[in-house]
Amino acid sequence: MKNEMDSGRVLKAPEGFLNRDAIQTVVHESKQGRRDFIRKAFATAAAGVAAPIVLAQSNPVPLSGGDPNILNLPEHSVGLGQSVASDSGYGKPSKYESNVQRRQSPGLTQTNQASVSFAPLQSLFGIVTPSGLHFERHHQGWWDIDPSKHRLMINGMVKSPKVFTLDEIMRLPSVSRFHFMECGANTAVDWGNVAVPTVQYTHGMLSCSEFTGVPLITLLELAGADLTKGKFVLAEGADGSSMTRTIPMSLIKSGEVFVAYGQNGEMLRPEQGYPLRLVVPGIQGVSWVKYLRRLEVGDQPYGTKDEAVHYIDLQPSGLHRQYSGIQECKSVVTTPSGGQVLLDKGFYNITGLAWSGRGKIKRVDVSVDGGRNWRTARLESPILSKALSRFNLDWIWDGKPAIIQSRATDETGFVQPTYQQLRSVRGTRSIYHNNAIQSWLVQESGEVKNVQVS
Ligand SMILES: Nc1nc2c(c(=O)[nH]1)N[C@H]1C(S)=C(S)[C@@H](COP(=O)(O)O)O[C@H]1N2
Ligand SMILES: [Mo]
Repeated sequence: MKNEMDSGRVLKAPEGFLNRDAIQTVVHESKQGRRDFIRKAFATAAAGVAAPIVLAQSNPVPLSGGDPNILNLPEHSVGLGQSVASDSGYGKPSKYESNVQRRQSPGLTQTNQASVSFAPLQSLFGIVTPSGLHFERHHQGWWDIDPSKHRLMINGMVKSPKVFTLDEIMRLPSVSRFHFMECGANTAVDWGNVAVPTVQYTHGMLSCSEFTGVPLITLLELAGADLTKGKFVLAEGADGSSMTRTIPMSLIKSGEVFVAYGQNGEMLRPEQGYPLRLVVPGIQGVSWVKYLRRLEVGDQPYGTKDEAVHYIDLQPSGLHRQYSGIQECKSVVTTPSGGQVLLDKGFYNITGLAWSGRGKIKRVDVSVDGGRNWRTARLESPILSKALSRFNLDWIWDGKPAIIQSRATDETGFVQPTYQQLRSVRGTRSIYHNNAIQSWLVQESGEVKNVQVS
C-alpha cells in the first residue's frame, strides 16, 4: 500500500505472490480457517522470503541472487549503538517516520492564525492517539500556561465559591479513562459532496486518549453546589476565545464528566489545554473546554456565542437545532483510504475506527462493493464506552474497482446512516455532526479516492 498524498506504509507484495484460484475457494470462518486463508493468500510467494510485506522505506527485494538486507551484516549489528546521553531525555519517533504528522487542510482557508490541524488517522494503530499527533482546534491560538499561576474558580449556585490551585486539584481522588474526542465539525466539508482527498482531512478532527483528572461532581460538592436547583454548569476557558459552554447537570451527576490534567500518562499538552481541560465523554469537542478557569452553577442553559451563533445545525425546515452535543455512532476505514495506492492485487487487511457518543460499539460491518454485501469485521479489544474501537477484516483484492465502506452499530442499536438517510433528515447545510457512511473507491490502478454513493 502506498500513500501518495502524504504518508502511510507501503505493503509491497513480491511478484506473483498471489494464486487467486487457491484463495477464492477458502472459507474463513473459524480461526484455523482464517490462518489458512492468510497462508494461502501468500502461498505462491517465493520460498525463503521471510516477510512478504515490505515497507516503503526498504529497498525492493531482489528475489534472485539473495537479498543483501538479509545476507550482509548491517552496521547496527556490528557497531556500538548510541548512548542514552545522546538523546534529549524525552524520546522522539524514528527519523524514518517523519512523514507522520498532523496537518492543516489544503481545503480550508489559510489564515495567519491557523486554527485546525488534523490527526494522521491513516498512519495510526490501535485506539490511542499519540499526544503529539492529537488533532488541534484553537479558536484564538494556543498557550503554554504557567501551572503555578493557573486557578480554577467555582461560583454561581454554590454555598462557598472556591478557587483551586493545580496542586489542590491533584491532591483529590482521581480517575483515568479512555475517551474519544471529535470536533462537531469533523467531516463537515463532505456534507456538500466535496471530495476531500484523505482520511486525515475527512475524519482527522478525531482523537482518543487516556485522560486523568478529578470528577467534576467532586469539585461541585466541595463548593457546596446546589445539585437540586442547579441544572447546568457553565465551563469557561482562560484563552482569548471566550470559550464558554453549558454542561447539563445530569451528565455531571453521572460521574462521567471530569476536569483533566493528565493525557496518556503525562500532563496535558499545551495544545490540548494544559494545565486543565474539561472531559465530556461522548459530546462534541467544543464542550471539552481547554485552559479551564471557571465553572459556574446555574439553573438554565447559558446560550453563549458558541451555543447560539456557532455549533447549531440548520435543518431543512429552516430552523436551527441547538444543544446537539452528542457525537452519534460513526466509523471510517483508515486503510485502504483516500490517497493510498494498492500496489498489487491480493491480500489486504482492511482496518478502521468506530465510536459512539452513546456508549460501546457493538459491531462493525464492512462492504467492498458499495454497500450491496456486508461482512462483520473483527472488533479488537478493548471495547470501551465512548472511546475509539479498532476493527479489522481480511480482504483479497481481485484487481477490479471496489468501493469500501464501514457501518458501525452501537450498544443502543443505533446504526450509522448512509448519506441518503442522513440528508433526508438533516438536509445538506448542517456543517456539524456528519456521521454518514464513508466510501473509498479503489480504482483499477490501485489508487484510492474519496467518493459518495447514495
Ligand atoms: N479554551 C478553549 N477550549 C476549547 C477550544 C478553544 O479554542 N479554546 N476549542 C474547542 C474545540 S471547537 C474543540 S474541537 C476542542 C479541540 O481540542 P484539541 O485542540 O485538544 O483537539 O477543544 C475545544 N475547547
Ligand atoms: Mo470543534
